[in-house]
Amino acid sequence: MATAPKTQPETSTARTGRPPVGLIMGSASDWETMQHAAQTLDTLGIPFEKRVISAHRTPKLMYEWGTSARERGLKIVIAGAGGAAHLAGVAAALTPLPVLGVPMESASLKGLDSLLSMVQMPGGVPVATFAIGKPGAINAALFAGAILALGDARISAAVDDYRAAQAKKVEEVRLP
Ligand code: RP5
Repeated sequence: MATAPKTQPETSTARTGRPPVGLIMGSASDWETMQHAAQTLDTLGIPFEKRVISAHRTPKLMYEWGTSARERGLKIVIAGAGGAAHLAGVAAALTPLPVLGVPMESASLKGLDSLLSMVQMPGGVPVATFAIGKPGAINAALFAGAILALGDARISAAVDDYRAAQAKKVEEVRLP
């Protein structure tokens, strides 16, 4: 178990009692992939709120959620969407919080459509875009953990533990 640096503050989440991560996705069909982000956040002990919001099908809800994200205590948004994947970009337009985008692997174009529509943001409205599908979902959660770890000793220790466990698993592999 990694020891948390003493100079870092106690967990900010514990202080506020509000989840720091907002996990959103464009459709319930995205959950199969985005559950990996949720599981990874759970592993790191990071509370999050999760919900389906569609930039296209529920634009009013998108607006309300995005414009209230910061005042509700969120610090980071993870947005998964596929096809004409505008969820992350619209979220980034509505909140100054860091937005991490996960492109879904779409049936027709294998996620290249999702990736390009998410990553090609105009200058001034950034979305940090991750790999297509499950690896992207896991890495978005780990990246959220890395950001939060900068100001949270407990999460910092959890990120260190995750890395150590991952390395141990590879080191212990014995090929037939
Ligand atoms: C996007 O359209 C969603 O993010 C999803 O990946 C894709 C298909 O949605 P469904 O038709 O399965 O609801 O908005």
